[in-house]
Amino acid sequence: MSDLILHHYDFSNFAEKVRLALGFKALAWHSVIIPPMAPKPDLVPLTGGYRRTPVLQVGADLYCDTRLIVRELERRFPAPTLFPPAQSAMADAMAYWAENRLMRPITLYASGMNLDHLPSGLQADRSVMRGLPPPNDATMRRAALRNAPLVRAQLPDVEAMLADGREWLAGALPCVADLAVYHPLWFFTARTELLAHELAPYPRIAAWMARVRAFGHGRFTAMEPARALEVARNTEPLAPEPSTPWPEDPPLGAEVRIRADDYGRDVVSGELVHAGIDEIALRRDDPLVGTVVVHFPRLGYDLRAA
Ligand SMILES: N[C@@H](CCC(=O)N[C@@H](CS)C(=O)NCC(=O)O)C(=O)O
Repeated sequence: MSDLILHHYDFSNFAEKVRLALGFKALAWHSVIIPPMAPKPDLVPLTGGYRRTPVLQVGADLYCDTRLIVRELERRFPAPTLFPPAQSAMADAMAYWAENRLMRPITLYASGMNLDHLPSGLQADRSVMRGLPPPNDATMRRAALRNAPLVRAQLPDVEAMLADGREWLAGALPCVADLAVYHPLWFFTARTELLAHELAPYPRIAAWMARVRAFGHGRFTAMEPARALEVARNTEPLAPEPSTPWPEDPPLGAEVRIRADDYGRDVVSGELVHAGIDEIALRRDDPLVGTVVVHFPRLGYDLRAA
């Protein structure tokens, strides 16, 4: 079975990026809802320890991180493209800005203003994930106030990107940059009306967000987590794409460890089976799901010999 299975939860903004990519490409997929915080007992047997959201599963292949997930969707379903050649490099730079420099203050501002509606334990979980002490409500409110100006310093940039009347951020065509800038702004106002006034002065942002929202989420059906584990157990991973590691990489076949270089730095261990320009993958055996291959982008991940 090589259906697309997305492991995600509703308020994950990085998951919203992938749901919109699935919608843009008019794809059918299965939706497995995972807990928004650790432990994730039905996800970790698949990924070998990676706990961030979302994860794309296709049979016994697991794709971690939205940078890689959208590229994998593009590889399997090239039309309509999310990577128009003339726009892709610029889109990459915009995505990096949006998902780091713009996203973090938005998270801190929106979460600190929405304390009454956060699932209990969420902030403590996020702090552990970042190696920080759990904050109390007062600390979170102060962080929200410190970050509001950092959000306001950047929203005019998004409006300015659209100032020449263009419909899409990186050029004539919609592309992955639109998804990457959209999802932090979606997060900003998805869970609280309290912050809607911050976006109100920006009509071009509003019109562009409506265009992106119109991609929809494709056609999806719910899947039980146990079924996703069964799919992996009953499927062989794809033969890895041929690759030639850099001289500095561990050789193919070596035991390696891969982990995120920013937060949620849980180690995933296994045998290196692919080391491409911007993708690395390891094979691992798990008592619950058998042999799986777990794929990561290069950028944002640390690869080293075990
Ligand atoms: N670089 C990652 C970031 C993913 C990320 O930070 N996702 C958030 C949810 S929006 C997360 O994992 N939070 C902790 C969790 O879900 O356990 C990606 O592009 O997929």
